[in-house]
Amino acid sequence: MKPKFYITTAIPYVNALPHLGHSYEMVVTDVIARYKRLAGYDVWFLTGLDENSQNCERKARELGKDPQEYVDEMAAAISSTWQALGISNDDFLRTTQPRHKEAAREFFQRAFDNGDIYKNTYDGYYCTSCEAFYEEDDLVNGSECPTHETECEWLSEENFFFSLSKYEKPLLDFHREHPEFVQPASRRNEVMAFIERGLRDFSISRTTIKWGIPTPVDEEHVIYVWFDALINYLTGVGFPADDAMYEKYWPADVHVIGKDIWRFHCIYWPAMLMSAGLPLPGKVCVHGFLTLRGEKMSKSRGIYVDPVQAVDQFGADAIRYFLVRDMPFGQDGDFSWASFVARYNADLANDLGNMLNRTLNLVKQHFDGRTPALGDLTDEDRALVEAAEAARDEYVSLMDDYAVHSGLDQALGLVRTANKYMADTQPWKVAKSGDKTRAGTILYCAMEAVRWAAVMVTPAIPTGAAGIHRQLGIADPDGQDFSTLSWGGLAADAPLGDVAPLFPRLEVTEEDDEEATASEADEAGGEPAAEAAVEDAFITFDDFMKVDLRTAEVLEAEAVPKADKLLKLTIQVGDERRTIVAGVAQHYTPEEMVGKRIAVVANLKPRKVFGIESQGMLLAGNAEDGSLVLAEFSKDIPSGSRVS
Ligand code: ME8
Repeated sequence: MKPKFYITTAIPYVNALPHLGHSYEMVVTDVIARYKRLAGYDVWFLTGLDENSQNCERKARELGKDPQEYVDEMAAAISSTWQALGISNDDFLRTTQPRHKEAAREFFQRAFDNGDIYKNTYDGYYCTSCEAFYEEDDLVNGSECPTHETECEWLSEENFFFSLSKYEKPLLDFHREHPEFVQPASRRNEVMAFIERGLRDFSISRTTIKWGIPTPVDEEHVIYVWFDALINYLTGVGFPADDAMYEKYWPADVHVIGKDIWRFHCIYWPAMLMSAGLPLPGKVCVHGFLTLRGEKMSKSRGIYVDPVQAVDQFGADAIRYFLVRDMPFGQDGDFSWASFVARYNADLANDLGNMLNRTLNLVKQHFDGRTPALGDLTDEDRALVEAAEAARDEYVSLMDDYAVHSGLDQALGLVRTANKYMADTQPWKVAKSGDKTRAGTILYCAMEAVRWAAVMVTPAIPTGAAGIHRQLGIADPDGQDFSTLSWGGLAADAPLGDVAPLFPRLEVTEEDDEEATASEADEAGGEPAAEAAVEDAFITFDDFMKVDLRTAEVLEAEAVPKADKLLKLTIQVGDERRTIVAGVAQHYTPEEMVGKRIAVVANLKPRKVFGIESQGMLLAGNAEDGSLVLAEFSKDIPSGSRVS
C-alpha cells in the first residue's frame, strides 16, 4: 500500500480575486503535492475558500448582492484561476458548504464538552481585514491595525472564549518535543517566544453578525471566522462523518501557509486540536511574501500582477517555474517582469530547451530520428552518469525537505552539466568522422540526462516536462516517475516525437509589448497589461498633468475584422475627428456606442492596432463580474473639454 501524504494550503478570503502572491502559495504546494505523487505517495491535496468572513458579507452588501450568491461567483472565478495555473488539488473546500458547517459545529462541541469554551464579555479592538483581535499595544497611530493601517473597530459584546491559556504549557512541551513542526527554524523561535510571553484566551464567537456558522451551544452566536476556517483541514478529510477517509489521511502532513498567519497555525490550531482530543499535524511550512518591485502586493492599491493574465501571456509553466525557482521557500521574493524574463530565458530557453533541441536535432540528422543505442561508456560518459545520480539523490533529499527552489536547481544543474558534456564530446564531429557507435552513445547519454532532468522538473512545469518526454519518443509521457530513473531506461531505436523548440526565448521589445497590449484589447482600460500592472503605484502631479484627458462623443462604431474584442470608433474631440480602436466589443455593441459621451486620453502616441491607427484611448472601469463599464459624465459637457 502506498504511504499517504496529506497537504493543505491556507484558504484565501473570497472578497478579492487572487494576485500572484496568493498564487505563489498554491503553486509551491502544488509542486510538493506533484512531487510526492511522483515519489509514490497516495496524496490528498486540499485547498479551498474562507467564505464566512465579515468582509465578504460586507462586500456582497456593498455590491447589492446576496452574500451566498456573491461567494458562489467568487468561488467559480478563484477556482478557475487555480485551474489556469495547473493546480492539481484533489478537493476544493468552501467553508459555506454543509459538510464544513457540520465539522465546525462538531469540533466546537468537543472543545466545549472538554470545558475549554466559556462565555465572557469581549472589550477590545478588531480588524475586519485581518479578522483578528488586537491588544492596544499592537495598534499603530492610536487605533489602527498594524498590518492594514486602517481603523480597528471597538467591540464590546458577550462572546464565547477559548481557553488558550490552559494550553500554554502543553504547547511549549509540544514545540520542544517537535522542533520539526515549524519550518523554517527561524519562525519556530518566534513561535516559542510568543508562547513564552504568555497566552491569553481569545474570543471565538460573535453575536452582532449573522453571516457564519452558528455555534451548537447557542444559535445566537456565530463561530469566529478563524476558529471556523482552521477546521477546514479536518473537514477536507471527512471529519466527522467519513471515518475511513479521516483515518486514512489525518493528521495532515504539511500545512503550507504565509508568514502573516503563523500565530493561528502554530499556536491556536494545535491548542484547538488538543482541546478536541485530535492528533496534531506533522508540520507547518511558513513561506515568505512575494512583493512587486519591493512593494507589498495589494489589489486595492493597484500593486499586483494578475495571475490569469500572466498565464494567458506566458503560459502556466513559465509563471509556475519563476515562482518556485526564484523565491527560496521560507524567504520573501520579489517579482518584476525583467527578472521573470531573465529567469525563463536562462533556465528554460537557454539551458533546458536548448539542450533538448540541439540533442534531438543531431539524432534526427545522424540517426534518422531514432534513439541511438548505448555503447561502451567512456570516463566522460561515466562522469555524466555520476552527475545525474548525484543530482537525482540531492533533488530527492531537498524536495523531501520542501526546499523546492534548490531541488529545481539540481535538475537545472544536471542540464548545465549535460550541455557542457555535449560541448566537450562534440558528437556532431564524431558522427562526421564516421564513428557512429561512439556518436550514438554520446547522444544517448545526452538524451538520458535530459530525460532525468525532465522527470525532476515535472512537478514544477508539468506541461513542458510532458512535452520533453513526448519529443524524446516516450510513449507515456505522464507515467514517468522516479522509479524510471536508472541509466539506460530510454528504449533504443524508438522513434523521436515531433522535435520543436519547447521554450522559445522571450524578447520583450517595445513592439512585442504593443502587440500584447493590442491583442489583450486593453485600450479600454480592461485588465491592465503585464507591464502596466507593474508600474509604480504613484505618479507625481506633473506626471498626471502630462496626460491630456478629454471628453469626446462617439460618432460611428464598427467591428474590427478578426478581432472579437475590438471596435473601431470615430470620435469627435472638440473640433477634431479621430479614430480609436477600443477593446469593448464584448461589452458594448457598435449601436450602443454611437452617441456615447466618453472620456479619452487624447495625447497618447498613435499606434497601429490590427492595421488601424488608433489615435487615443478611452477610459472604462472593471465591474465586479469582469465586464467593462465606460467612464461617462452625469451631465452633458461639450466634447473636447479637459478632464482633470
Ligand atoms: O489569511 N505572497 O487568507 P488570505 C505570498 N483566510 N503569500 C501571500 C501573499 C503574498 N504577497 N499575500 C497573501 C487568510 N499570501 C485566511 C487563511 S487558513 C485556515 C485561513 C498568503 O486570503 C497568505 O499568507 O489573506 C495566506 O497564506 C494565503 O495567501 C491566503 O491569504
